[in-house]
Amino acid sequence: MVRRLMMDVCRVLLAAVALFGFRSNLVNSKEWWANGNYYQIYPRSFQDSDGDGIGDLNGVTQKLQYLKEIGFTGVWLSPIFKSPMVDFGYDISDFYAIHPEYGTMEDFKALVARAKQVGIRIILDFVPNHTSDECEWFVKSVNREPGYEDFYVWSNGTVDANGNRQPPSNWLSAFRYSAWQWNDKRQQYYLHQFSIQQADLNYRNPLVVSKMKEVMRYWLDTGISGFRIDALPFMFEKEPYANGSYPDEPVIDNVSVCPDPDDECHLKHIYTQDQPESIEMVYQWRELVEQYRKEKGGESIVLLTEAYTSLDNLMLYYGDGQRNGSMVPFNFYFMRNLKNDSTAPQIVDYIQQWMTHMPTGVQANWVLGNHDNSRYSTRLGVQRADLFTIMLQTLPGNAVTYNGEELAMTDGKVSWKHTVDPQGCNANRFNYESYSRDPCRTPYQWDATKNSGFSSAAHTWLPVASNYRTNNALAQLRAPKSHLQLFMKLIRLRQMRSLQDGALKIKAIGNDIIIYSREAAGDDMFVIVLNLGGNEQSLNINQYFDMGSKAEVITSSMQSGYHDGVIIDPSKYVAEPYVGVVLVKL
Ligand SMILES: *[C@@H]1O[C@H](CO)[C@@H](O)[C@H](O)[C@H]1NC(C)=O
Ligand SMILES: *[C@@H]1O[C@H](CO)[C@@H](O)[C@H](O)[C@H]1NC(C)=O
Ligand SMILES: *[C@@H]1O[C@H](CO)[C@@H](O)[C@H](O)[C@H]1NC(C)=O
Ligand SMILES: *[C@@H]1O[C@H](CO)[C@@H](O)[C@H](O)[C@H]1NC(C)=O
Ligand SMILES: *[C@@H]1O[C@H](CO)[C@@H](O)[C@H](O)[C@H]1NC(C)=O
Ligand SMILES: CC(=O)N[C@H]1CO[C@H](CO)[C@@H](O)[C@@H]1O
Ligand SMILES: [Ca+2]
Ligand SMILES: [Ca+2]
Repeated sequence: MVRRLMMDVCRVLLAAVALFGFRSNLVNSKEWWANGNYYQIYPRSFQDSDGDGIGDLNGVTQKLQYLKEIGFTGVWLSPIFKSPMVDFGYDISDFYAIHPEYGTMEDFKALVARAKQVGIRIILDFVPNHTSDECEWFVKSVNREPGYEDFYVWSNGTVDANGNRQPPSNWLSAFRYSAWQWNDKRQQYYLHQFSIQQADLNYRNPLVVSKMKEVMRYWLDTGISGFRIDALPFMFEKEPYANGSYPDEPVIDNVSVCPDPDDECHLKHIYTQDQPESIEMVYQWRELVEQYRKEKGGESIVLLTEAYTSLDNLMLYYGDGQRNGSMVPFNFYFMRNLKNDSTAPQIVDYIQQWMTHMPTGVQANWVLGNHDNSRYSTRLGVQRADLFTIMLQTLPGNAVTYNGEELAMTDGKVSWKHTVDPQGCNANRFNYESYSRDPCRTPYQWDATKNSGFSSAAHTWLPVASNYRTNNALAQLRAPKSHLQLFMKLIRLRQMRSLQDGALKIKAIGNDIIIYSREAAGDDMFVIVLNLGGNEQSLNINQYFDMGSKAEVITSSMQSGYHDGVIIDPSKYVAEPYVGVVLVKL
């Protein structure tokens, strides 16, 4: 099966390479991570090598060649560390051990070795905000063992007018209800910004800071190429009052936007998120990886950071002018704002906001999905999946791909009975679908065989999405035109100098059309036309970008009538409904 898939990959790649006969030059003088394409693997759902229904490290290792052939620069793995799996690995009980369901340290070493062989970098998820309540550090902290007393955020709480014990503040967990949990043994509350089993570490304790730096160095020693860092806005909280309690957060201005007092959206998170110390910690980690490289040599180490926060804060994650931070602060500004009904002028504005606010000397990045959000094929319409793929891959800088996006995978249907995500389970059988993150985590669709080729088990940990028989990697490699082939072509196109270094000139035409050019001096001019709407429109491209009388269609959405390689007259372009196209001036 693996071999069959590989042969298909090779055939398609040869065809793609042959098509790039035009002038564009390849660029290869940059840092390895620049203009990269980062692939997020959700290991539990990617490939099950031993038939227990759960994806694992050996499964990933088997597929590294496939990912390299598609053209990814690096792969980041959602957490693979030992965990009771309350939040599917984002609740780590041992930062130094591999989770047994995923394999062993030997398996991990084999994965890194194989990645080096095929030439793809491995990036690990670093989850600094919290540990599992089963973590040895937490157990020691509960017992007030020396050195661990203040490892977590503990508080006595308060006593109300009736003499009843109350949490130290009104803070809410991202997964609903109070963010404070009483611990009987220690006779104090601890803070958990996520589930009760995810206790927040106390970053105001220097021992915690140095312990986590030790963890980073440990994994760097295994030969990985960087970290993707989780949930940064939650790192620091406001300091407690001298009496040990904490200030309440105010209720949002317009309560009808989020009336449920147990839902975290009910409060303004002025004390629990986006504290300046959290961003400073990223600068410290950047210094750590720079220092590590100085000591050990080797290539640069990349940091990708996850923060749902304001545009201004996202820019600070890059650096503050004095100190550097993340190379790739995930562009959640783009992901959050871009809605199904966003118009062309709005989307152009989101793109330009990012481009103009970036500090100098850094690269943009574009992301539309991850394991926490409905897939963009589902969210923005499957008929427009290729259009958004074209957009992500042809804007300047780095692109981030969540596994399955290259196949235009859609969300799976997961019944209440099969729901396992804590955010879904904390809701109820009537509204769980608007909370559960299970649908975007269903297994990868490899082929049309049982369980989509993901696993030989009788039951997989989440059900496979029902469309796998027609929508899968193998079928897409064999079809004359497919989402995956479009993706592979785009990822190669990204190597061209105009797409790496060329300026971005972008405009909206009416409410539906986005048009932009990418051109570096002395290299080809590429023009991308995206029709977000359901109506056909005739367009004279030369009115916006001078393409002359002839342009070649490099690639376009699957349903497009313009075939790859045809020559068109740019002054008489017909923008088909929901279609994206990449043109090169001849
Ligand atoms: C703790 O101190 C703060 C600030 O002085 C005060 O507002 C709060 O009411 C006190 N809480 C208790 C339980 O005494
Ligand atoms: C918390 O309670 C303990 C036991 O009653 C007490 O010794 C300690 O001083 C209290 N801490 C604060 C900050 O009030
Ligand atoms: C409050 O939110 C509701 C629901 O989104 C909206 O209909 C209403 O106009 C908002 N009110 C104000 C004053 O913004
Ligand atoms: C930050 O990064 C820039 C661009 O890579 C580099 O020129 C500068 O020296 C770095 N600053 C520090 C403080 O490391
Ligand atoms: C997106 O909007 C279109 C109309 O513009 C609609 O047909 C489609 O159902 C919407 N998709 C989703 C997922 O809301
Ligand atoms: C996108 C992402 O990584 N989200 C994670 C943020 O952190 C919480 C808690 O660790 C996880 O539940 C999310 O999956
Ligand atoms: Ca397995
Ligand atoms: Ca925290």
